[in-house]
Amino acid sequence: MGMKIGFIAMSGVRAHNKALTDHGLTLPGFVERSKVIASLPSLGLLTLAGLTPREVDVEYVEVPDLDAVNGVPGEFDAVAISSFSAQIREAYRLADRYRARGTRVILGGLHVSARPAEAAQHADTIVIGEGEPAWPALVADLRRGALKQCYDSRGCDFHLAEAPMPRFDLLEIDRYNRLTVQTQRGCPFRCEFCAASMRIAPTFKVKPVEKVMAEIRRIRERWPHPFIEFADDNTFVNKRHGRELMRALAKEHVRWFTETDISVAEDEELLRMMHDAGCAQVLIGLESPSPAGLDGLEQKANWKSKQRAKYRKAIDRIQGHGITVNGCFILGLDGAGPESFAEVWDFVRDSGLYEIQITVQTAFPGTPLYERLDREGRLLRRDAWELCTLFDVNLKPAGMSVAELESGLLSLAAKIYSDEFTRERREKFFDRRRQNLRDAASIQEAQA
Ligand code: B12
Repeated sequence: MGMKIGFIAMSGVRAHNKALTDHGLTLPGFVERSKVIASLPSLGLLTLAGLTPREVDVEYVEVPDLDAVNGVPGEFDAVAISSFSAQIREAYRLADRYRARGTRVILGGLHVSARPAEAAQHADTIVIGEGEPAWPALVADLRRGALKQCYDSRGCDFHLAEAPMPRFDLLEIDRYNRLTVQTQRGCPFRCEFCAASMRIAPTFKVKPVEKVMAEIRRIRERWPHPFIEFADDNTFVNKRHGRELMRALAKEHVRWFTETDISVAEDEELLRMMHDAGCAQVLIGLESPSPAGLDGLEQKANWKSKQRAKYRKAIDRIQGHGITVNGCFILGLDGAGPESFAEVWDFVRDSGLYEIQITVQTAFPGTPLYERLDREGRLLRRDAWELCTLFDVNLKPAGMSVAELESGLLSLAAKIYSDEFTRERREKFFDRRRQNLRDAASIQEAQA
């Protein structure tokens, strides 16, 4: 009899703080962004499904709320459950339920890679690091009943040229307003707090452009004009790859969003190409508008600190090309005192930023920040993974109290996401864009 593997994503967004969920998360800006992104599928699991031999049956299941599930969501011989820290307790509870029924449980992903010993208590096998190098051998072992307890990909030299086609066909496509595609992994910078893919893929690597385009075409077979979110750490580090990607994307009629760093602003030609290729928005970690906030965040060369003076011009230049910037700020950084909320507010008001994300400094397991705060005795509770949401405070800030950070987040959110300020930002962006197009037209006229 054939074997069936269930790929189980604990989906949706999370926040633990009651005041925030009752009050803060109903603010228009928060709601807008969470609605948009909450329905993204797990690209990690779709990728592993794509690496699974065709003789094995596969199914993709999303579990937004485990309490709403009676028993288990489907019968399988084995399940692969993905993990972020915020939902790991739910993942463990579900894993325990499956194991009690004799279903083999495979755990992997960011949280499991950071805390393998903890995860192993709830799994038949765990995968540490990137999934692709481990998966084929794992499935072969599973099929012959010889699953090992751990598959460790660290140190494997996995190239994205060998990346499989994610199984987008497993999705009920109408349920999504965006889909993710990955064009690269890793980041050359070493920000102390970063908990993204670079923690399991420490070297910067790119996916060959023809592979990225094949994924986009596969999506377009079922959704002709999709909105794509690139699930990248930092898309435009390799400018040559970035340009090649833009040239190819320009032919595809897709709109997209990605995460990158402020240096894209230095390359006007790239910005033009990004606009022509359908770029709607770039998300950039500005982190803080103040020197004290930024100092020491990037640990290799204090890079972020050196960019601060360029922030305003860079935002203006990117947005002048018709690409909106989602500027991200971290509240409660070590160099930030109670005055920092007003500093962020002043900056965002004057900067013309179209979109803003504010989150609190969070110590994720596996980051240098977590290790340091643990040494300094500044974690509020160890292993309080449910607080790893970016909205809940899990550490003692250096320059303010926990209560000040929580109330600072809420009052700043109320101002930033108010209808009035949101409208003002939208108008500013479109005025600026029209101005730019007029300027360009009159230059052309003068030259003709
Ligand atoms: C897209 C995305 C989402 C999507 C989709 C999530 C999903 N179901 O996959 C949505 C919008 C739903 C989301 C929600 C949240 N997110 Co998010 N998200 C991302 C983003 C931008 C890309 C992730 C991605 O697709 N990577 C590409 C895939 C291919 O990588 P991967 O998932 O890690 O999978 C690989 C390996 O980990 C491994 N693997 C993964 N799962 C499994 C399972 C098994 C069995 C095996 C063997 C291997 C394996 O194999 C894969 C291939 O190598 C990252 C930021 C970034 N740039 O990375 C943040 C990020 C992952 N998110 C983060 C956070 C904090 C959240 C939220 C808590 C926010 C909130 N307050 O709600 C929630 C989590 C909710 C939840 N359900 O747990 C953090 C997580 C840090 C951490 N260690 O936990 C990140 C890193 C961003 C950050 N600021 O730090 N997110």
